[in-house]
Amino acid sequence: TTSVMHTVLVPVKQDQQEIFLQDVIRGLSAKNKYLDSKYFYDAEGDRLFQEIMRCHEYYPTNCEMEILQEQSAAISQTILSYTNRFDVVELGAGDATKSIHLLRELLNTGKDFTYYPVDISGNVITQLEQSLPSQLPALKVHGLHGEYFDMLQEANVLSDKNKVVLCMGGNIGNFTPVEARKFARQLRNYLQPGDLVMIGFDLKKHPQIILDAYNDSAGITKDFNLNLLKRINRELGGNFDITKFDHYPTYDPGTGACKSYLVSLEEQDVTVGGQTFHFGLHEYIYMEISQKYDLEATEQLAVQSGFETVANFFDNRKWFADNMWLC
Ligand code: AVJ
Repeated sequence: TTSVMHTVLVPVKQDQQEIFLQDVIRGLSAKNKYLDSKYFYDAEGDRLFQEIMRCHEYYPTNCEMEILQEQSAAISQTILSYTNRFDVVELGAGDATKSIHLLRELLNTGKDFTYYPVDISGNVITQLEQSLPSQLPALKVHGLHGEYFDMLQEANVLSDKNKVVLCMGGNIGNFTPVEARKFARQLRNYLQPGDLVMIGFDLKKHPQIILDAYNDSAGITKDFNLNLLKRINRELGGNFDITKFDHYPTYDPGTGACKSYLVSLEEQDVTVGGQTFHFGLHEYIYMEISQKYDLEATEQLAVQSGFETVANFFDNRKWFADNMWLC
């Protein structure tokens, strides 16, 4: 029993820090250095991402907001045409400022459903459970704090209705196409025939528009990338000098891969967790992919993961798509 007690008592926070350290060491030891963009989002990273969403160059948030503001009635009708017994699960709910438009429409249809916002941040869930009742008093809210698939499993235990899974924000863009397929297949495995998924994709467009979105003139996206180095300094005792790195975003209009790098401005050594990493002049750290899709690619992804596309919703410029998939 002592070993069981030990397992239970290990602080989660420390586990997470150890995994963070291991991931950083693995990435900086690689021949082509990389860091995982999922680590961007500490408190300061969250704040910087909020600021990015307010930059005029960063279009995806406004595009998807337009879709939800203008087309929630149509989205709601589409959902009701496939199921009349459902609950709504939102993966990465954030502050729900987009989904609230759809939730309002769904309430207006008179259907009885529960909204299960899922987020890895406990703060986000607590805030939502406090703020949503004043905005939509009739809405039943049950927050789920944890990993997407664990919480989807939890929602399946709590509810025997069809699931309408919202996967918005274009977060799937942070996966390579191969990883995205793995994610979509896994998602399909947690769902049943008759369930629906609404998933957001940033679409291919003029390359300059995409590059500008990841290289805003105020330098917020640069700070957002550099913040991960600062986080490594803060949490893992690193000694990155962030003035010695430059932000370099790229976009390949062929593959749709938008990749961000930090480039070392001089030959230098950096220490993290007692290990020293050498940077040559102009050596890079690959920081993030923000994959752009065309409809052929999203359709292929749907089919290869066991979904059928039943509707696509676009903003007026067709820069972003929310696709409705049926299991
Ligand atoms: C949160 C993944 C949708 O890739 O556009 C914004 C993150 N990175 N600017 C994106 C991000 C740099 C964003 N997603």
